[in-house]
Amino acid sequence: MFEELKEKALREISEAQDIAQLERIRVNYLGRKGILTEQMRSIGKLPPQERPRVGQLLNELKQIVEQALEERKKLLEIEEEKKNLQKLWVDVTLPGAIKKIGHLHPISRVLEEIETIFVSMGFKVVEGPEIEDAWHNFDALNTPEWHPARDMHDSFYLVDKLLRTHTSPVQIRTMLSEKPPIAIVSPGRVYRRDYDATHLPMFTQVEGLYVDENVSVAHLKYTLEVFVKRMFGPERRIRLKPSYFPFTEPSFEVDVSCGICNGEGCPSCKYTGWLEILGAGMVHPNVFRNVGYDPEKYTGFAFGMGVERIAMLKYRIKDIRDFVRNDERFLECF
Ligand code: 2NM
Repeated sequence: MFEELKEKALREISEAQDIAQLERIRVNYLGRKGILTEQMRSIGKLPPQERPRVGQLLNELKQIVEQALEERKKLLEIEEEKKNLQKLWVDVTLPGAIKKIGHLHPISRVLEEIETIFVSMGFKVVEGPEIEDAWHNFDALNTPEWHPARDMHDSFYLVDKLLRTHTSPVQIRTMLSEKPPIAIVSPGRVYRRDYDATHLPMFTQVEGLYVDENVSVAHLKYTLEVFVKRMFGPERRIRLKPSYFPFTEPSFEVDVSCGICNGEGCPSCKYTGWLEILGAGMVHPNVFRNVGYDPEKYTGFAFGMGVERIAMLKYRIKDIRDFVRNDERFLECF
């Protein structure tokens, strides 16, 4: 009498594709208003002698349906677990994802090397602002109004300030806030209106300053010699040529002997045997007056170098613009 109902229920259960669908089937048969539940409830309307038999049949059917639901549920749970595992599957035979590890930019490395050498000689590292006023950048440094560096075409001007054209203003600030003896190097970015194979509008400079009583050109020359030999190798020599800077007197251009021909002359040093690496000199008495130092009591040497230029000479780089192109084929060489 309930065969048809039983087969329909069992078929639906066996065809259920997921647990949610199975739950809907359960509610449809065994829920509060389910088919079997309603049947159970209507037993009371039957003639009394039929009630036990129908009740027993319905109970058996209910048990069969419950058991089928339970079994199907277990099966579907296993299948769902399998699907979840597939989502987490890792193919251990795939080649690994290579994470590239970065490193310092060559300019940062050379800058750190320069700082280390001067710190080992007793210099302190001092930094200052990149936006300066004309007094710290020019006037205090004995650089008169007519000097070409002050031209609109040579510096980057802001409303009433400018981007520093060298790190010398850091030396001025240090002399204003401290008393001799002073031995400092000032690394940092500087800005000039220049852009070609040997000039960048923004580059990195290290300047040095040593002020005390009785400081001479001999101290300057020895300090730079130690620096050059540590930076480029003990076989390298330096020479000083007369030059001009408003803030030093006398002023020098410093050359290093060519590392390729050892000073003999070759294409890379244009057959001179020497390469220009930095500028230097004895601090001008006017600079001392501008910071309130007595030029009769104190003397000092100062020097300045472009870190990009030092790096180009050390690693034989031809075009300064390579440092700012962000080409990994270049950067990976360091
Ligand atoms: C250079 C060359 C020569 C220099 C001078 C000073 C200061 F502040 F003491 F006057 N700082 N740096 C200097 C001297 C810089 O760069 C090529």
